[in-house]
Amino acid sequence: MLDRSATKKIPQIENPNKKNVYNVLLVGETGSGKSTLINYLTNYFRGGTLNNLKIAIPSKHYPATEEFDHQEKDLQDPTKSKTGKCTFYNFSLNGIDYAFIDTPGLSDTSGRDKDAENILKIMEVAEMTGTIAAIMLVVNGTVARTTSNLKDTINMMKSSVPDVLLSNLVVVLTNCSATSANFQFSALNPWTISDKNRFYMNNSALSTPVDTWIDDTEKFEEIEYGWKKSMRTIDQMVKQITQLGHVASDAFGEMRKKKSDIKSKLNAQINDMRKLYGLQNKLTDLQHAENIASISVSSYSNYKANTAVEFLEHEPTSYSNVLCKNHLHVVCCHDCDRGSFWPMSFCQAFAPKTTCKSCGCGISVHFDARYKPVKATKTVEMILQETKQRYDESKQQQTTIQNQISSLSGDLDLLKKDLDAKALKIVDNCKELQQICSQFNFSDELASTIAVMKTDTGFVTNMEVKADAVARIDRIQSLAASLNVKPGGSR
Ligand SMILES: Nc1nc2c(ncn2[C@@H]2O[C@H](COP(=O)(O)OP(=O)(O)OP(=O)(O)O)[C@@H](O)[C@H]2O)c(=O)[nH]1
Ligand SMILES: [Mg+2]
Ligand SMILES: [Zn+2]
Ligand SMILES: [Zn+2]
Ligand SMILES: [Zn+2]
Repeated sequence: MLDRSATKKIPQIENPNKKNVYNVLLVGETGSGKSTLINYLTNYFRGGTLNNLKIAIPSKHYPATEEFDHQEKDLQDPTKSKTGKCTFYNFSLNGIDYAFIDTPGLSDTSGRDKDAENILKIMEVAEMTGTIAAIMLVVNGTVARTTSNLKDTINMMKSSVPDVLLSNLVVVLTNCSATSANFQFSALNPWTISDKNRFYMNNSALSTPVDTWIDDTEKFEEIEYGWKKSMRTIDQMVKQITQLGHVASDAFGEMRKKKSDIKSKLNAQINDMRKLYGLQNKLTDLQHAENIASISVSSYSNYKANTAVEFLEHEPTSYSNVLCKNHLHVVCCHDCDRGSFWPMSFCQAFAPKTTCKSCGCGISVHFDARYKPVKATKTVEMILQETKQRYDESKQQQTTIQNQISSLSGDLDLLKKDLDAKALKIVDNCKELQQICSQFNFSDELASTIAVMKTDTGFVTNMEVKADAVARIDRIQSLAASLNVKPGGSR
């Protein structure tokens, strides 16, 4: 809603935008008396009197008598800003043109966002007038302490009024006189308002219906006293405005562009942070999956099994033995008496038959050998195929995950660096803005962004990611704080 692009065209509203017009911007809290002051000004310029009131801006008790393009909404509810947009009230006196610009009241019950939107509207109008003679801060002068609403309004103004216009700041205290005013001008520090730019008035004629005082001599006299005083004050005020001259208002445009630039960069930070959380969560998931894969890999890594295999070895002997071709593991006659000299039938294994006592085979399959079979064992490595397959699969999976992790970590590093660089760029933009408006308050500008960022971290479950996010937000906040340590006003 507040994110206006820098190239946005400023709506050409009812300003005739004549050269040499003394443009006066009325700014202040809701109900401070801006519209009432304009009605008083209308009477001043158009010769109105208490018996013949000229009303430019209608209110509950007073319908409009003058032709102006006005728009006052909800005339009954005192907490709502009655003036919804910026409206020009043009007057001429002695050949000099004045335009008083009524603006929506700030610190409205409609909230901070509404205020920010209204400030932007006011800045747009200020820019489009081309020149400004005075920025008139209208404050209810009876308010004893500087209320938080008024502080907010002042802070918003400090962040919005370019330094070139600081000598053109005018403060009008309403509902009071110079002796009864309670307003602490120190609330404007480091801004200082010269005595010539301070005005006190009690514009009470329009706050009660005309029939409650017009025929009551005592009340009439009281109101008339205030009225005459206000008219003299306005006379001085108009002369002073003419003295203040014309100051080019293009600084407002530059500020507006820079502000909207900062705003969109801050929004980009919010989005990038969300992207960062997404990636970091993905990384955590991947690291978890990698852990599981590595457990699989190690549990399937014993796919090689060693088995002991028996086999026959020929152990050489110094004597001759009778062995059987069919029973190679047995010795049918150990160290045969006949040596290998006499026929096999002489061997005791056969005597007196032709079948072997030992193995039962015939003579023909027996032979002499100078060795004996000995059982030996050797270990053979065996591959367990099924396990091996599982191992290969897990290993493959682990490698895939590891690749994903390294590419994601790379993306994350880039994104973090990018975020840091962009945060520094925002700080640069703010410094540029402070060149134009030394009281520009980055912390205020940043408040809503920080709030959104903090809410976002509430949804982050990963402790590490959360800690990183919180540290990031802290860094931005301390950058903002360091920017707000600034020297006094440049007057
Ligand atoms: N007694 C007295 N009442 C005033 C004075 N100025 C304004 N009022 C009353 O205060 C109320 C608010 O005044 P507005 O002129 O509507 O205030 P505003 O600054 O235009 O308010 P928004 O349009 O909401 O920003 C009205 O009832 C006025 O009659 C003043 O100097 N003295
Ligand atoms: Mg108003
Ligand atoms: Zn023998
Ligand atoms: Zn035998
Ligand atoms: Zn045999």
